[in-house]
Amino acid sequence: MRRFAYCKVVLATSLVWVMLDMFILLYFSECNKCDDKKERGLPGRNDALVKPRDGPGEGGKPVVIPKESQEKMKEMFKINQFNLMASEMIALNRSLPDVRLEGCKNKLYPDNLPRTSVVIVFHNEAWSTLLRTVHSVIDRSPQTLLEEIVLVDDASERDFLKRPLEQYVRKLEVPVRVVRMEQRSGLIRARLKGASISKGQVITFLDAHCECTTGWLEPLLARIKQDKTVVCPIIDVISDDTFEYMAGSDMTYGGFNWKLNFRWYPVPQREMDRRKGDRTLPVRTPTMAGGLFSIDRDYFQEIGTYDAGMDIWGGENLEISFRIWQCGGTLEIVTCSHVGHVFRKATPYTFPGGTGQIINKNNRRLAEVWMDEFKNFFYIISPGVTKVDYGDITSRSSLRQKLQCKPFSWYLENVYPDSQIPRHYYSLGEVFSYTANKEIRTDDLCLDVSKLNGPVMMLKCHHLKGNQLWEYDPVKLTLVHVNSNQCLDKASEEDSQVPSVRDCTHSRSQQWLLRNVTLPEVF
Ligand code: UD2
Ligand code: MN
Repeated sequence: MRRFAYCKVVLATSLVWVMLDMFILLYFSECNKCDDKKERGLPGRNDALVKPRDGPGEGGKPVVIPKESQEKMKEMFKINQFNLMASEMIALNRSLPDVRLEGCKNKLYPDNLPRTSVVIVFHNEAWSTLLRTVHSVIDRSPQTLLEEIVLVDDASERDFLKRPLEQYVRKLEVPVRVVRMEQRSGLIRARLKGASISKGQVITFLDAHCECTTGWLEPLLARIKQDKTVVCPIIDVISDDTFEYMAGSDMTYGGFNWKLNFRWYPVPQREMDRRKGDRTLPVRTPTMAGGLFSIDRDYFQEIGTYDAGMDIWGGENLEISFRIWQCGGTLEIVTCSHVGHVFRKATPYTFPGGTGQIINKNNRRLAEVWMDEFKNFFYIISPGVTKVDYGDITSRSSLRQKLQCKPFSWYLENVYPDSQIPRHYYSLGEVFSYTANKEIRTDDLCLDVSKLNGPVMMLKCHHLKGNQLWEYDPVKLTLVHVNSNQCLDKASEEDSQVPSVRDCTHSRSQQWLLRNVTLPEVF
């Protein structure tokens, strides 16, 4: 039997994937050395809320740790996977720049806006980041619009998050309630609990390491009052290294990649046109990042809150995004609202049962309920996923029925036409697709040739054919790079596992068997 030369493609690009896998491993590796540090992050000297104007981190400036403390800083970093030492130096009520577009600063909002509860879930969060989130909400929200803050402790194992936290929040000028999950439940069920005990007409969810900036709340609530839209602020970046506050762009919006990971992508021209170029108007976004959004309480109920069958972390952000759009709602980024978030490169906490298991389970629930035949696309490129049991989805499927939600193809066509999922292709394998545009492509990367007789590379797809145009000959089994008329060849000069293009010789090293899959008609 002829060997699947398709595997050569797999081999040749395995380097890229090994690197990606390492990144994912790193991202989800647990902090093993943290146990002895559990009590770190206790209320520190900055709790007094009296601060010099030029104190560390004021105005959103980066914190510089002196050389002699850098060893300790590195040790502390592992506890929360951000620079805890820097965070502890910064006042809990530090000042931040006003990063809004000029056109946002003098917008007027009606004064009978709905009030919001702010729900913040956390597991083993640091004191300084959690309380800085709370203070920034209180200090930068009009009191009349803030019903309460609900802190949901997802079974943290830190003593300072028990009584000390309760005592601390009692003296704040806004009602702050602390509720506890009996056992580790994950952010999805923790948010459901927070939402169920909250009272405001609007529920605003925040991660436990955020900072709200001036004027963040009014535009969110105003938009909800206007329409039953689900709204997200622009998520600014608080550096995990220095806690520097960096404005996020109003020119990116939410999408997802082939593996169903949330990703930021540039706002397409059609969305700029729809807003007639006014960047202060809300951007319709295909997906939300997940952590920061406001939603009308009744509407949250009506569209089925969250999938409580999802565990710990992941998947719920795309699930609620698909659901909102497919079931007749709208999801927007309100560009006049800015909230910062500490983005981490790795997760500090455990995923009981295994990271992969949990994320794959959540993603399967997402795919099975909402993606129709497109779930096959996901399963073909991530075959391992299908081994994971996803539990019972009957109640979610009947929710979809009851709400008469539109098909996923409608979502791709009307909400996310710029999605990375190629709508038409000739071949699809675990690693690559050979698309109807004759690209050899994985996600948003395409096989590209920049040099005759040289190695090939994966570069961002430009969809302009050119150096990314490949003609497959199913008889000779060659992949001809049209521009140079050279053939994709397994052999490479430096023997570096990277294939190259060479004059076509029809040797075995130039034969590639693309796997054919039977695809549903929509493809
Ligand atoms: C992003 C979202 C996050 C969530 C996640 C996918 C932003 C800024 N963040 O990841 O909100 O949608 O994608 O699920 O959009 N937590 C618990 N229990 C757990 C695990 C986490 O309470 O078992 C808390 C955690 O302390 C934090 C929040 O959930 O406050 C989000 O977790 P994260 O910060 O690790 O997620 P992130 O920002 O990487
Ligand atoms: Mn987060």
